[in-house]
Amino acid sequence: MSNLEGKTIYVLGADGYLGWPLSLRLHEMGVTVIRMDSFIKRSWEKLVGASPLLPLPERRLFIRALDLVEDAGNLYNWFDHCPPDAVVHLAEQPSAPFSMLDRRKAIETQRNNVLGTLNLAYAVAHAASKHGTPPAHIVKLGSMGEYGTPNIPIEEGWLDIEHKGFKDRMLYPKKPGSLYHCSKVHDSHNLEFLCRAWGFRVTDLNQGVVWGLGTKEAVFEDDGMRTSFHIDEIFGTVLNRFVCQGALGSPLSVYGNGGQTRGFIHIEDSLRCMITALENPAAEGEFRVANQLTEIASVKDLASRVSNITGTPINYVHNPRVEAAVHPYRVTHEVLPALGFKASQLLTDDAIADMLDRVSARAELQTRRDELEATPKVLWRQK
Ligand code: USQ
Repeated sequence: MSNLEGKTIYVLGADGYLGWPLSLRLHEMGVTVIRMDSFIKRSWEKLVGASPLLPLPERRLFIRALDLVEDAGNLYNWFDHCPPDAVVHLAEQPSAPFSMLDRRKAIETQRNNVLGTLNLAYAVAHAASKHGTPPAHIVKLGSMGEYGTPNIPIEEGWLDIEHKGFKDRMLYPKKPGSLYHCSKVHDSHNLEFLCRAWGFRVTDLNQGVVWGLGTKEAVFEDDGMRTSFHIDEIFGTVLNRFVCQGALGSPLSVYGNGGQTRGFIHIEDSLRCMITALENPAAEGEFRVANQLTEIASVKDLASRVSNITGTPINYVHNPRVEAAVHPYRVTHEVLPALGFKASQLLTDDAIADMLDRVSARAELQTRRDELEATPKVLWRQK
């Protein structure tokens, strides 16, 4: 039995790819789950002409509409009446390409992410003072892309440094890979400061690239329960795109030479990591960082694996992003395993084949061929 039973946990961003299944899982575990979302991602999708592969139902009956940036006062009211034990903060603009589209989208990304996180922080502080309790544990989704690809091993949030004869433990220096990733870095710095200043309890989960169709509660084939599965250039992640390209027999769109290497994690394990963090809250004043990934692969490796199964060719296209093609990628990820997390779903050929079967069974995939074969349009460099 989980120690979360009977606790009150807010899931902010509960309409999203991770938020929806997480909220279902927590509910099944006996948690009082309060789901909130501004539903703005659905508007962003319309703005850029993107849509999930399969339609999603309207979820306003199950999720409270709350905009963290515009309507923070409402969150104060909720916390007054229903004090949180923990808040999982997933209510962020999640796409690097979206943030690089133009000035407005860059500002929208940073406004939504940085200001929303600050509003949440103030609401948590207000609730703690009103109820005379320690601050609620904030579990915040960060990104492995905050670190970028430095030439030194990537530690778990902190770096012990010695400089000119002095020693300190500092936040690991960040080299974010997009204005979206920059927004996450800003959040991390703000929250780390509030741990020192206000005794906040924060777990910052630096997550790798997530893949997968859904979870046992949010089943891909279930029209009412599925989560948002994107394959477009803006919101789709790389393996999910390759699988759909492979299923259609369309060339796999490797950006550059595919040497760029990333951490990966299945959506089921992403949920398990967040639950592990919730079950083992950070202490008062602790800014705990965990690198949330289960395996490491290059983009070229991923494409080869899908290509070997499907026989689809790989198309090495001009990389629209600014990212290193050759780089070391030695990442420490010990915090979550030390708390009991074990990976349940690795990137095996069987897992890829299962995804291929399930997406191939959907007629909707046929309508996405042009999109999956298009040259990438979002360029990192200014023209
Ligand atoms: N890539 C291709 N071909 C494609 C799409 C992507 O080669 O068709 C490459 C990209 O150049 C990049 C890598 O695949 O090197 C990953 O790209 P992605 O679009 O799957 O993921 P990314 O933009 O990095 O962002 C995703 C999530 C984001 C999360 C991040 C974790 O959208 O929310 O923070 O993964 S990480 O990549 O570790 O920063």
